[in-house]
Amino acid sequence: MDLEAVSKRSAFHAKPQGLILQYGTAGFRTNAQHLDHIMFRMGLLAVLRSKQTRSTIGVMVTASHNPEEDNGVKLIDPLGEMLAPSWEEHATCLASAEEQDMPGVLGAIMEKEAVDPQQAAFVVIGRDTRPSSEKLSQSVIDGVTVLGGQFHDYGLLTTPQLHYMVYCRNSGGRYGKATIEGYCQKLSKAFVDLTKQVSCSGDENRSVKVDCANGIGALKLKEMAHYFSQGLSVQLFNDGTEGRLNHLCGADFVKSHQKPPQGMEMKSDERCCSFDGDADRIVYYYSDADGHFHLLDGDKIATLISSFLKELLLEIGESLSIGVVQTAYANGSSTRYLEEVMKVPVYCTKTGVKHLHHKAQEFDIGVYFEANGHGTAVFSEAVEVKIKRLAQELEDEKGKAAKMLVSIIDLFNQATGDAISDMLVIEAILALKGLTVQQWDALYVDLPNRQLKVKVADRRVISTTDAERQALTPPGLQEAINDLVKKYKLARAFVRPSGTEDIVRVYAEADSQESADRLAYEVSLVVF
Ligand code: NG1
Ligand code: ZN
Repeated sequence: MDLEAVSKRSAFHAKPQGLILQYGTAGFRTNAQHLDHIMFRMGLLAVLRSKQTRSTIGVMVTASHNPEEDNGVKLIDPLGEMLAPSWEEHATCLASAEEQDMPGVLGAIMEKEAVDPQQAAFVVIGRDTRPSSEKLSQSVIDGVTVLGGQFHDYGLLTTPQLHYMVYCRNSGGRYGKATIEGYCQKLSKAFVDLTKQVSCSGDENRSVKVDCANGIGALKLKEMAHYFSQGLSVQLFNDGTEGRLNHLCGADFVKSHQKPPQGMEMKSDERCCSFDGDADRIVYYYSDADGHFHLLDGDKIATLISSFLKELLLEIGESLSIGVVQTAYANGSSTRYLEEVMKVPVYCTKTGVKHLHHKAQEFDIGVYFEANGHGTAVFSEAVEVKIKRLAQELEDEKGKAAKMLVSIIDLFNQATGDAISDMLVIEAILALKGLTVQQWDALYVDLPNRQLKVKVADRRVISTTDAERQALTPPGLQEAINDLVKKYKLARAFVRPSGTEDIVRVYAEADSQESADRLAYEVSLVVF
């Protein structure tokens, strides 16, 4: 490895003096103009990680739900997971290094992680539809090649599709074929097999309206729709032909404003959903006959999925452990419903899918969703093998349930939350159970809640514990929050520094919208 050559090449991707960025909850994210050096350096780092793990590593160029002028990058680890925390630190170090220090920082990472310079490296790259993404992904490739790494550029992909590709390439074909056709075929075959089981009395003309946030989800759904067109008709809105990415639309907009996106033609009681800009989040909604907007967020999705999986297991007669993983942002009603009505154990982790994903892997079947609609289900290898065997052996209703479970396992993107895959899972479950979106919504009633963003001088003065539900510092903050919460019924509130924006987030819920709003506001005053 020629670190001298790296230095020379790095000069073409110079870091703006004094610019320090941190590898946060979802990698690096900021205005696209400041990211060229980061992309080059993440190309370098992906080569080192690939050498160390002797596996294919992914680099995704996207800023998800951020405005169009932003961009970002994150690395994907061998099993399609988020980058390991110790390497996040290396990423931050490398991104912050001044030009002259680059060889030294690279050398230090190699030494610390015992990277064998002779080992081959392979990196796969994907990007979203932002105007800046193509050029930035070229800078990633520049970083990969200057260190002698091999690469495959998938071009335009959703974030979860790149996670899927990485997982496929490192699982020796067990998980699927690492091509777009492989992805489309695996998911659509599973979807068609599942929905074949829908009884004839069900709604045979199933259709769903999808707000694609003017992002990559539109392209990829168009590419895929003909594979499953018989089972489901998908109508696309905000497909990128007119509006700006994530502008007044998309899953993040719908969830945080609790209202429909612009550009969607909603008729009353129609089932609609929104993807975010890189299609890893999804939320559902409908408008009732009185014009009231109803949101079915990640918590409702987790409930639908886990109850369906539990029913299948019951039918098959297998007692496997199912766990649901949420964050502090999960609506209190969802947690109560899962624990008390469904009798499913619920766990709370810190915000950020990597935390949820790892917790979910502790169960035979783990279902995890952030309230904002990012999530999936993961199945242990032993469970997959067992269910496949049972699907062959069992007959009648038990056999049918086992076959359905095999298909639904294939329909999930187990590497990460995936709006396309999740949408197909939800559509299949609703069809199989003969549920309308209103019946699904009626499983439980959300507690009124409010989220606020507070700008503070230094958000790092707030530290938290108990999966971010309690503030440790500054002193007195938690006591002040406790005193405010006591004034309201069914109330809960917490604060935490955001990992993706320079703000502190305040969350409150209570028995009425007015109380939730007031509590959130009062908490924001004690934070400020
Ligand atoms: P931060 O900014 O750390 O709250 C946000 C979301 C996370 C996650 C990340 C990555 C909320 C409250 N937070 O994190 O759930 O999705 O962005 O995109 O929605
Ligand atoms: Zn996203």
